[in-house]
Amino acid sequence: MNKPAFKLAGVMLAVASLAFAGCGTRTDAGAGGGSGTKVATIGVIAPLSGDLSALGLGIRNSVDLAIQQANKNGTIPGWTLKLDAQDDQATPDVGKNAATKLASEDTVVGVVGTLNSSVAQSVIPVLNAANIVQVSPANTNPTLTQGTDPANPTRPYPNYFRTCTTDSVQGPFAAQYLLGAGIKKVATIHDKKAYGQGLVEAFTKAFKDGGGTITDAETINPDDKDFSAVITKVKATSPDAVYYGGEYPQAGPLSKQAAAAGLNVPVMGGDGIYDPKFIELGGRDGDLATSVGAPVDTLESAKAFVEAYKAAGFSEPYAAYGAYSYDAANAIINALKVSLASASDAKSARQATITAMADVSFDGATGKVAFDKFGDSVSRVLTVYKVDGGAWKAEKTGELK
Ligand code: ABU
Repeated sequence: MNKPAFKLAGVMLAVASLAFAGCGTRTDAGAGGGSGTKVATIGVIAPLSGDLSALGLGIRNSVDLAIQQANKNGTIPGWTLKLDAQDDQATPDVGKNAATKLASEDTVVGVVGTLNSSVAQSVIPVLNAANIVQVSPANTNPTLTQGTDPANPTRPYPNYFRTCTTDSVQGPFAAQYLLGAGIKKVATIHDKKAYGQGLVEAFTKAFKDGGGTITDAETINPDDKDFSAVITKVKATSPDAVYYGGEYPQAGPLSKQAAAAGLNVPVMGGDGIYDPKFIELGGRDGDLATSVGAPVDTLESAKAFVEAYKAAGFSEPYAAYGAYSYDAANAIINALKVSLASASDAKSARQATITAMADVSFDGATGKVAFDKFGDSVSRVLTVYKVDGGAWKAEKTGELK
């Protein structure tokens, strides 16, 4: 090319770039998109730092994997997907700020998260007001999808879906397991947060209905480290087990301190304690947890996810919610296949993405991924795990009878 022709080509390129920028659609330049593609962003809101980051980082990485695969496979022609992961520090106010930030970004069309039901209570209304679909892999509090009156379930927010089951299934599943194991007297403790309190309420009702006795019902504060006062009260009622509603940063030390005080009975909790960190922090052989779904490492449907996660070289394990997060991201991607097909820009496709989610149905890593009229997962599978030889071992997988 001679010099004048070269100059002319440069000017034409600059004019073309400006024209694209004027359209308000981000293209590949500096946005991570492939050549000539438009950008749509999937956000993550989860604890990426602090006590619960073992779970939050597994969520982020698994969404990252789903996005990388979709881009590599050209799943949504003409579009490149981006990840924007925000740290909620497991705190409602921080989560709300993260949601506000994501909602202000024009390319954001969906969010995977949160981990904590208490954080979801702050995040969902913000994303709903911006018509951004949200899919949680981990929130198990039933009120998020069914409202506060179980006798008259009403969906509070149309933008909210989840791939995990709920505590109205998880609590009774734990109660049935303990009663079946001959444990008839249980003391309960919860951390007063949405998840912990709701889980204990669901457990208590089912345990009593099944003929069990609650010997004592105690609470702690979410940041407590010394549980001696509560353990003294619980011990005086001679339970066969302690059922704890909360997460592993408190449950591990609680189990250790209970044993040290002579309360040598199993501590059982829900998915919030199902992590190796529970054992590192003091969880003992014989302690129990329920968690959502079947054990991922035994699921034929999760084999490809597990191998791809390993191959991607993430520094952190996928943890309890990795496969559910991967399925949550792929649920959004499936909806985007519909909503972005004729969209000129990501923001204008937000409402259509929420609408398309209702019809999403596919075979995911965890099994069938689809949602009922409340936005709840159609899958209700749970597993009981027991600490055995210093590691979690699966005891029983099934659906609530
Ligand atoms: N589902 C267990 C931990 C997360 C929550 O607050 O629901």
